[in-house]
Amino acid sequence: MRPLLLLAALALAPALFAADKPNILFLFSDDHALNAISAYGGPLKDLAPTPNIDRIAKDGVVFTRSYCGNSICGPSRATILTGKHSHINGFPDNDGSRFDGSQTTFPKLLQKAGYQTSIIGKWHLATDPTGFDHWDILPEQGNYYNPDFISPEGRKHEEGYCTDIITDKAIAWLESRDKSKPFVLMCQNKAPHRNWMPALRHMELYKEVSFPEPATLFDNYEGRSSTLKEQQMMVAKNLSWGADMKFKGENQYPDFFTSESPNGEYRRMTDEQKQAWDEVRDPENEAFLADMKAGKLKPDDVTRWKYQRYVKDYLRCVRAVDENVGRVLDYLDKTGLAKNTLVIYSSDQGFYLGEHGWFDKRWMFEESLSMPFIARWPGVVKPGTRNQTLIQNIDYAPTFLEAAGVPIPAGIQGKSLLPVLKGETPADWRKAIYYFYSGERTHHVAPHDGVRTDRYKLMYFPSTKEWNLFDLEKDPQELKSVHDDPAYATVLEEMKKTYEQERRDYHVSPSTIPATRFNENWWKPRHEN
Ligand code: SGN
Ligand code: CA
Repeated sequence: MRPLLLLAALALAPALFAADKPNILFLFSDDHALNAISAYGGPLKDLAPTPNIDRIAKDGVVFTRSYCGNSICGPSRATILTGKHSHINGFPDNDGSRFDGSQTTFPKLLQKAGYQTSIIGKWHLATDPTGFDHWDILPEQGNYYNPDFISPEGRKHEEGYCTDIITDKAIAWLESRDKSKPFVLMCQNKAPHRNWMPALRHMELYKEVSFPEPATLFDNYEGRSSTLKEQQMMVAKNLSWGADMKFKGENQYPDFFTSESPNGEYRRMTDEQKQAWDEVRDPENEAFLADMKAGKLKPDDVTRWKYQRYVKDYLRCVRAVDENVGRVLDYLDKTGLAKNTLVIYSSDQGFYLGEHGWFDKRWMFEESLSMPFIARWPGVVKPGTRNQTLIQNIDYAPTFLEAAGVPIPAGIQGKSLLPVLKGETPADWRKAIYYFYSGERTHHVAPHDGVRTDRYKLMYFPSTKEWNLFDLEKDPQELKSVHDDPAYATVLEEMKKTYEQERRDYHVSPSTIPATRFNENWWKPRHEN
């Protein structure tokens, strides 16, 4: 080759390199229920649609059997980064775990392979991010209003609404990055996490709507593990007066509302923000209090009112997420990045929107075991498809590595979804996923683990030595365990075998799932016990 031509080829190399390797845009939220994404087709899809997340679905694939390995924030995030279940990656709970940033993660491997790596928004893994060229994260859980951010430069206070700011920062980073390299950007919202604080522009959204109540809003917890009755995540009993339900001052109805925390987000607002908030909220609160004073509401009516307030604020937070997803997608279209970018929409776990009478997550029941996973990748993923393959958050890291042409390290427990994304699920794909939850003080959900196949779910509760078995085809709402039904004896036996096999495959040891549910200190952070 003539020297000049060689020089020209070398100068072009980074651009060619960038074109070869896909960019990866990981759009992630916190506690986003599948029932609050219209592409999943749940009962709220027409009343509270998510048109921008649905754009990804329309041009891509919706995974309908997508699960986490441990339905809680830090563990799910640590699993995504490492491709390993949380009992292996060292972050099994939000009660004192700290992420060991020296371990191998997919951003580190992509960085080595020439990617620019960036994380913006909620991180929640206690230690500083490693493997990122750029990071700008919320401290801990972060705030909705006028949030602080932490970056290598220190802590900075930003004025505005968190979901908008995270997207502003994401787009600014996409603009300023080294454009000769492919990128991975993890854009991670706080929303729609508790305490479900809507943006001011969405305060009146759904004002006139009455959302349908889930059939199990008044679940009696019979026919399943006795530990179900011990949890503290009920719409009826465990929503707080100030932070959750957004009343001001003293709790006037302690029989119906807990008083745990005042609304710290309101305190963070500027005077103008407070005024705009009050103009809408105060009259709504007064109307409820007047009805209470007049004795118009029976206890179940109060639960119904709380459900409406909860789900409306939650869906308003989702609306801001959806709008901001639209902004990023527009940016990809405008800059031409869309055609070579794998876009994922996901959330750290699912969430209860009143099903089983609950808010929050943690249980291995469908609503919180599920993770939204919607993927778009022009030329690879067939647009407008749905896929029932059993996938899990351990699969994300190997998928990103294979997409970038990087070898998958041996210790990774997940499988690359590349063939699945191409619509070619291998015949020897997994037949079951493994799940465990190790118990925490918050919400008093007992430790349990289990396996889920296409049709059945087996759960084990070590503190009470109970098995629960669900036939998801006949009982999709998981209202009655059939573990002691003789008609299911063979299924139970098979499922127990699968459970033992999965525990061996994933190196689960007896200490992974504590049996300490009824220990008087069970609810304390483990390091204090
Ligand atoms: C906080 C919330 C809980 C929530 C956990 C974990 N309480 O403790 O309701 O389950 O976070 O959420 S709050 O009163 O502080 O809002 S997670 O997303 O980090 O797993
Ligand atoms: Ca979460």
